[in-house]
Amino acid sequence: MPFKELCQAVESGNTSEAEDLTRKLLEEGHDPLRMIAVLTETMNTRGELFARLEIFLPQLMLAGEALTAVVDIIRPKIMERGEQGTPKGKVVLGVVKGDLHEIGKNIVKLMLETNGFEVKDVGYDVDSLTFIKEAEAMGADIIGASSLMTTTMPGQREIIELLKAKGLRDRYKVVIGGAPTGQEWADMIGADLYCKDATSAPRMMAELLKK
Ligand code: B12
Repeated sequence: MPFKELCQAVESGNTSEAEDLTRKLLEEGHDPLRMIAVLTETMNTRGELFARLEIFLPQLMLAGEALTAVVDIIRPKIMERGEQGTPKGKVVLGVVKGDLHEIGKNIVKLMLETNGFEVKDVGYDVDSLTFIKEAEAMGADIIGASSLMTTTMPGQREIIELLKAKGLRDRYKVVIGGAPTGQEWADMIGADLYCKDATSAPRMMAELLKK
């Protein structure tokens, strides 16, 4: 597996080694999207070890930092393939209240922007009302909400409930994502779309806007 060493470097939080390996793999012509997909799996495994108390928060933090550094190196490569022209849609994108996990959201932003969407990144730990205010200000088509914890998933539901309360539910498509979420949760809260990963997000969101 060509990415084994890279995964190990990210897992152990060895940022400089992860950066060197990323550059080497890109020079060898490996697909940056494949690298992100494999590293996402690696992080899921890290999360499981953390849950079983086999690793601890500092190790998780180092792995997170290493992954962020890798994505920074990969970003220009993905952007080279980017599309120009009229935006396919406008998206307000953020991580819900109480949740600081931003790596996935940042990758989604990258994928959307390089596939012709205009994105307003509202950051992490974002209040539900802020998502809506930003969508109003931008004239957005889509509100994209990321949640990485079961404890913060209700934030996604709250955005939808607030839109309904304000009579704005029909104005925006609500798209959700993040490791603990899924189609079942999307159906339960009445989201318009669930995307499993950042690679599929641009195509699925473009299709959603055609409906
Ligand atoms: C890295 C990490 C951290 C880093 C985050 C660094 C950062 N700057 O983001 C640090 C160390 C800071 C951290 C902190 C904590 N973490 Co943490 N963390 C993780 C870990 C291992 C990986 C997350 C990640 O970056 N994955 C890689 C990215 C690329 O994948 P992704 O986020 O899933 O995103 C992809 C898709 O889901 C999708 N996507 C994501 N969002 C969206 C949104 C839209 C709109 C769309 C379309 C798609 C989409 O696209 C992305 C790319 O394909 C997860 C484990 C896991 N299974 O996710 C735990 C995990 C999420 N953390 C957990 C916990 C408990 C914590 C802490 C509470 C620990 C503590 N005791 O302090 C704190 C919480 C802080 C807070 N309030 O948020 C738990 C949550 C458990 C739960 N209740 O559900 C997990 C699941 C680990 C575990 N199994 O116990 N964490």
